[in-house]
Amino acid sequence: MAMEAKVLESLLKEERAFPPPPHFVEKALVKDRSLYEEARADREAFWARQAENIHWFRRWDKVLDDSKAPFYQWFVGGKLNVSYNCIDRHLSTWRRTKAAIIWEGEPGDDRVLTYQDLYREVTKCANMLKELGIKRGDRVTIYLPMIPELPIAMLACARIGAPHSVVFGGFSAEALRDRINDCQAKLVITADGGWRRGNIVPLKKNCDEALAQCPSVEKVVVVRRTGQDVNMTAGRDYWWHELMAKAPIGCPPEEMDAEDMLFILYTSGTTGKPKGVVHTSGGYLVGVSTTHRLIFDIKDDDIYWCTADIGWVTGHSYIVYGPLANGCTTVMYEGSPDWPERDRFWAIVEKYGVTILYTAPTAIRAFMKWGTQWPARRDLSSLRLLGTVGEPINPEAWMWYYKYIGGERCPIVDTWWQTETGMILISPLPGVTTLKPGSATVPFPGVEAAVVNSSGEEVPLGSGGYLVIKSPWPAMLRTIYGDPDRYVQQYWSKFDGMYFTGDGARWDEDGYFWIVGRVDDVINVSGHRLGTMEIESALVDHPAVAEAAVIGKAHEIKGQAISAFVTLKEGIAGTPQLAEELKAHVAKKIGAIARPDDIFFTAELPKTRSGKIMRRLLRDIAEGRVLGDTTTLADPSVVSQIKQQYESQEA
Ligand code: 7RM
Repeated sequence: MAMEAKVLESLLKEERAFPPPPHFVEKALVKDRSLYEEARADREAFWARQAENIHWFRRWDKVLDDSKAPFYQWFVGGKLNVSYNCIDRHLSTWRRTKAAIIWEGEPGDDRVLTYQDLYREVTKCANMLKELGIKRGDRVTIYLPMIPELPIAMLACARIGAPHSVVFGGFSAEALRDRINDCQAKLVITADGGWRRGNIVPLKKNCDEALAQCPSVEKVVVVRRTGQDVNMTAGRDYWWHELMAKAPIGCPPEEMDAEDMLFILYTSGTTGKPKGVVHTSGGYLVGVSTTHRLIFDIKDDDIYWCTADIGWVTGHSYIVYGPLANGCTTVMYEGSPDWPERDRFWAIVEKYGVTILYTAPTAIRAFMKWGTQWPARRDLSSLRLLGTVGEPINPEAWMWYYKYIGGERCPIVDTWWQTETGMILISPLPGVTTLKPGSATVPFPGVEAAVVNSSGEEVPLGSGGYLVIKSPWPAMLRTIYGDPDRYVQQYWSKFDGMYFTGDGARWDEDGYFWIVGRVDDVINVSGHRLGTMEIESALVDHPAVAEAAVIGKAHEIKGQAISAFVTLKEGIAGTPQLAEELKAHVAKKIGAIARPDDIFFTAELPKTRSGKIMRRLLRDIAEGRVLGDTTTLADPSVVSQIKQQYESQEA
């Protein structure tokens, strides 16, 4: 049997291809393959040349030091300050008065900060932090909604050399407590509350609950956002606006080493304990600014909007650090895409004339479910480039995004990367790469990715296996905070000398990468290893289906049977006939081997707060197990509802 030979089979064929449109190529920053060639000829020289775009107080002595691998070091001996690069550098140019951040609150209030405004706010905030006793090296936890004070606080930390740990505002008191304790934060910056679908998220209340068990925290700064009464503990809690009113403008940036820690960002592992992913200063800034500029083709007149929350890595790298280092105008929105109506994103695009939009497949699938009338009521003609990140995008969602949002004129950059990688590693360059819907296409110049079998050997083009990165890249994580063994074990032990991503992928005859999702989610049917993504794509291809999650369920004969959890488009009922029709549809699109054994209709799928489907919990339901960790779910009640429905449909 070909059990071991094939790590992953791939059956779905995607034939559509979209070369860069001539009108786009004409003005693109990158129009030909010379960057790829330059990087292939000498990877380190390529990154060193990109590093010239950053302001260094002292130039590096060595581009890459691999003597302590896998504890790689980049731009060794280089000195810089990330906040100086994101702000001060632009003040001596015309960009001093350019909008740095265009912010919109959920209730409809807005604020525009120029680079000069940002300088004022960030240096005041840095002085406030110093006044509160924060010194270089101290950790600061930031638990804020999507308001300008969030990037201001991050940049102020970077200015004085205090690593920040941003905890997503949707996380609970317990999650916040564990993250504060893991990094032993001295200070927490929070708000009274944040707006979400017209309701107040009680951030200060959660914070008080967490702090009952966080002995390291000495002081708390509270931003007033929602205005309700909150408890203020004397001697510990201070209002942001009161301290800021007293803080002077102007604060010299600390000279940081290229390898000094910039931030910690927690990401959930397979075990309960979150991992504190550590990113440093020099390589990170080179990596995120280069990828941001070239992948999003950033020009000075662009209005760029990444819809992620800054609590995730996408927000760190592609709302804050990458865009501001490039002197770009970055849009920030506080709230939900369906508030007050389902056209909110399109209203924002229209209002500010957004030119580049970067969002997630989960959002696109929600927009598809809501229908085309919402984008149709707004003027989206300012858009010239679209991006996606976070999950594999199924070709139908890609085509919908291309047609109804991009008006068939905007290239789509499908960008593959991770919290750990810090920067995008696999993505098209929109003026060069021919797009194939559903593929993140090819590694960025200076990045070496491959698909390997379980022995670490590259599989032939046209086959699937494990996605690995073969050599270090500048924005890579440096360690897991406080747990270097876990860093080595998790990422560098499965394959000798290569970074293991945990993702499965296939590369096609043209060398394009098709990410199929986490390897833990792969299904094994009679010795055929199938990615869940392809079966889900085939389901979503059916006109009745809005979203699908597919899992393998233990089966005596086949090893695993395929169960599909399906949400339908609005107004469509889940009948037994439709279930049969969907099974037949998958069999026709992919082959009989992929035909689902069971289809369950459900109103919602369990998702993490960043929108990734949690198939592990669906497996627990299908196999009748006690549910595993549900603390990272966006809405924990969804799983118990699915469990009940599942058990009643089973019966
Ligand atoms: C940026 C981010 C990382 C995981 C990663 C993949 C999945 C992300 C894509 C994707 C297919 C993409 N960081 N993933 N981007 N899969 N195509 N373009 O999401 O740490 O939160 O998640 O997300 O499985 O390993 S993350």
